[in-house]
Amino acid sequence: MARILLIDPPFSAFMGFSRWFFPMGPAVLANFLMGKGHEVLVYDADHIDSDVSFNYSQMLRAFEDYRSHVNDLSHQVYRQIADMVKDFAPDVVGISCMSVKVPAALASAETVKDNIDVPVVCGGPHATKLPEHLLKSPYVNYVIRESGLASFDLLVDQLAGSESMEPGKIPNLSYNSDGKNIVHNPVSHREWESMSWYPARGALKAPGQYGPHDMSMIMASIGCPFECQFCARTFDDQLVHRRVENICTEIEELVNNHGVDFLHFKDDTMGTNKSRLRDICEIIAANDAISGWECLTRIDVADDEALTLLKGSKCLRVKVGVESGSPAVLKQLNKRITPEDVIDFSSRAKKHDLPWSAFYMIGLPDETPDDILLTLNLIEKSRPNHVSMSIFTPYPGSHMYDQLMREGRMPAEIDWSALDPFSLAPQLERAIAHDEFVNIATEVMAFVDGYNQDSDWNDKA
Ligand code: B12
Ligand code: SF4
Repeated sequence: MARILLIDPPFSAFMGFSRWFFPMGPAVLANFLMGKGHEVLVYDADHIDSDVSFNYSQMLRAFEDYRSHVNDLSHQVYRQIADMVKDFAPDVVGISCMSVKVPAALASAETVKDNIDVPVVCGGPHATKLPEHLLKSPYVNYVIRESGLASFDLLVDQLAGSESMEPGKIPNLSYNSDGKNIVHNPVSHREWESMSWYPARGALKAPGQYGPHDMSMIMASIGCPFECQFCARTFDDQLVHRRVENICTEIEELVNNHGVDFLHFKDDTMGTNKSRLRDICEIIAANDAISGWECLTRIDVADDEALTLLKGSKCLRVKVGVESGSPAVLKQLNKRITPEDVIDFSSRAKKHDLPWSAFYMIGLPDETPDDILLTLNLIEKSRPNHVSMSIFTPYPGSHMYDQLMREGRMPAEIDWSALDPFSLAPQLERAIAHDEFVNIATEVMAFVDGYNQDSDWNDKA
């Protein structure tokens, strides 16, 4: 039996607010490893006690705080990680890494190594797509690509158990074989395909207290059959549906053990399979303790039949990606919707009395100021109940990241602390000059803040 510490690195904590929910990936891995007899603790460094929340204009300013603190190893968040490492004394440390958290993941790895001499393994979306990047750090020993359920247990057996080290035998593993050459072992989908993943909420520990809202995040599937060009695909084109009975058990656990009465489904796109959607809606409708729920979907997936199912099962709101009001930009993104579809969806959502939030982006590489005006016009015309706005960021794993790299429109040495949806630091070469873009982005965020202020949308994520 090994002691395994899984760390979800800090991010929002540097800006003084708490990240919503809990880290699902590490919690799922914890459940898996505990099932193999290991002792596992998930340290969620981004969950702090704070009631602070920012609107978009404030986020743009707060982001500079993040940038100025994220590499400061004497910051309180890293000292807390150090304390956790010393207290728990793990045999192996795993660090989850999405691209926006790269600087904090690497600083967390350094903090670990400063305090205990144990192997550090990285996984998650960034680790999957750019393992070499993380393995360049002297503080990262191994990367597991794609699902940790494929082989983290096998690696732990070798690292902390009696088995001799034969990294070549571990699927999904990337490692430095001789100080110079990085080896990427082939991928296996061993446990992943069993569709039985389950998060161990009991293994979570954070600087802050968790409440029912934090625990209420749940997933019925992972992956998406669509191919939007900006979207990062950790598991390539896999779409994995979880067993319905497994979801049902988790909902009961949420109600009985965590006081949850509102569910936040975080599937990439809910409802791509209508009969599964019907099953899930039936489970929720039958559970008297659940007063409402929400999910993310697409305006073309949420047809009238789906909206009827959602509305009939206490779904209180949906979130959909619109991205842009410009037909040219939508085409470039391969979003497969038009502004007219958005207006049609708006009237259908109204007919079904289902409030909706629209995700939009500005700052796409070839976007012009006129395209951005079209976006603002579409918001006014379609009148969603809430607008979520972000600055386009090319994430590894997306087609657009590959394309921008090919075209030399991203710096050869990427500043990962600048690659974020709220960063006004230069990230890529846009059609709009950087200074002009900063002014436009500031105005657009102020417009969206004003729009949302007039809405009765009450949401934390
Ligand atoms: C839910 C979700 C959120 C929630 C997160 C809530 C929370 N507390 O975790 C919210 C809405 C807050 C969110 C925000 C953002 N998100 Co998000 N999110 C997701 C989503 C839909 C599901 C994540 C999840 O839980 N998956 C289920 C678990 C089981 O999978 P997993 O986390 O990947 O973990 C598995 C493996 O990666 C691996 N693994 C993970 N960690 C580790 C660690 C080790 C040691 C090992 C060995 C393996 C391993 O094994 C796990 C088990 O199989 C994913 C898309 C997706 N399908 O995964 C996007 C995704 C992770 N998000 C993404 C992005 C970009 C963002 C934002 C930047 C978006 C924005 N515009 O602001 C922010 C960043 C927030 C922040 N700073 O932390 C990208 C990341 C791309 C990248 N290259 O990093 C994704 C992949 C979406 C996409 N397709 O582009 N997100
Ligand atoms: S943006 Fe949404 S619909 Fe498009 S590929 Fe990603 S998850 Fe699917």
